[in-house]
Amino acid sequence: MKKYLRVLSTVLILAVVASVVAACGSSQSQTQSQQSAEQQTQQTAQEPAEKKIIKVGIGLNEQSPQYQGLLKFKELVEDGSDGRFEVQLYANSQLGDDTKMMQSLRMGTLEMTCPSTAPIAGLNKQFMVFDLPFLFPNEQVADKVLDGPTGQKLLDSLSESDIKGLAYWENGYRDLTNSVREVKSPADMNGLKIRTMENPVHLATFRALGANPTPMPFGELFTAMQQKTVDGQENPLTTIYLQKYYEVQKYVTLTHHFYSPFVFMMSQKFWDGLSPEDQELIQSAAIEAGAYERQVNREQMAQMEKNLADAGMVVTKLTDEQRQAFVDATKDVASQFEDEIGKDLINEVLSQVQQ
Ligand code: KDG
Repeated sequence: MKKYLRVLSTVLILAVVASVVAACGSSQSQTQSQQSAEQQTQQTAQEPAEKKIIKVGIGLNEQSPQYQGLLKFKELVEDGSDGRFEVQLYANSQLGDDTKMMQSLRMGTLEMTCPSTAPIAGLNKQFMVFDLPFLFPNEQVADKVLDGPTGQKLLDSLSESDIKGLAYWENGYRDLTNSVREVKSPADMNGLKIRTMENPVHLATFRALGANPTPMPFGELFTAMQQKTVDGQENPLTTIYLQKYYEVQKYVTLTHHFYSPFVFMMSQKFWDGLSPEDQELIQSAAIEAGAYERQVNREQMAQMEKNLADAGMVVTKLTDEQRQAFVDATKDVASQFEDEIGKDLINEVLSQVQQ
């Protein structure tokens, strides 16, 4: 019996010791897990919040004034947010053409892009008003109308397409190139296959000039000219030079037939997820970078006639009479689009141009 009691007491002592050890262990592990949780909290508090990435896609290359404007935007947003945002730039149609990139904004898979107004017509026909031939007599009038109430109204209308329109930047006056003949009059354009942007006003304008227009995404243009799929194209002189179109085009005529604005835009989904303070930061940076881009574009444009002549192109400057023949040949284009653009909007813009 005594032996039984000794064994029982030993077992009881061992059980008590084991439970004390277990209790210490669990409290130790509780302490450890509490400590690690505290360390985590402290570490997290020390670590910056995860950066928000803003991807921006364009069609032009890294030498373009448009890309210089994006670098300015990147600097303003990253510095202005103390690094909470990281702006990633993708040039050369890496993320698709203008239409594809705008679709990506609508789906929320891309944050920003900066197309010409022309392809925006596929989303909002009112934007065709800014692509009417010979609309703006100079950049100052263009800035006044685009940065005024009518321009803002059209930017705001992009919300119907799940896009936040932020600011107008500048692509610039568009001039004609071709590989067939010197062009001094609409008659010289007869039958030329000219690539245009994907916009009904552009197609109607080049038909009115006697050409054979072919709409095509920007990224396919150089190859099309190289393979003679098209005879020519039209773009601002800076684009003609920086994209090396002089390698596949002989003639450039300074028609200045369209003034092409860019629209710097953001995915509405991404915009809606921003705080009011960050929305203000993005909006002000888009406007400031746009003013800078316009300045760089105009400075660079001044060099381009010489650059293209030095590159071997025949640069044709039109007399006032010669240019008037192009204006006269396209004067009925606007009336063809009164229903799609809206007659009131056309007249609103024309009245501001003439003020
Ligand atoms: O980055 C802008 C380009 O995608 C495009 O808009 C340039 O003017 C242009 C064109 O002819 O397509």
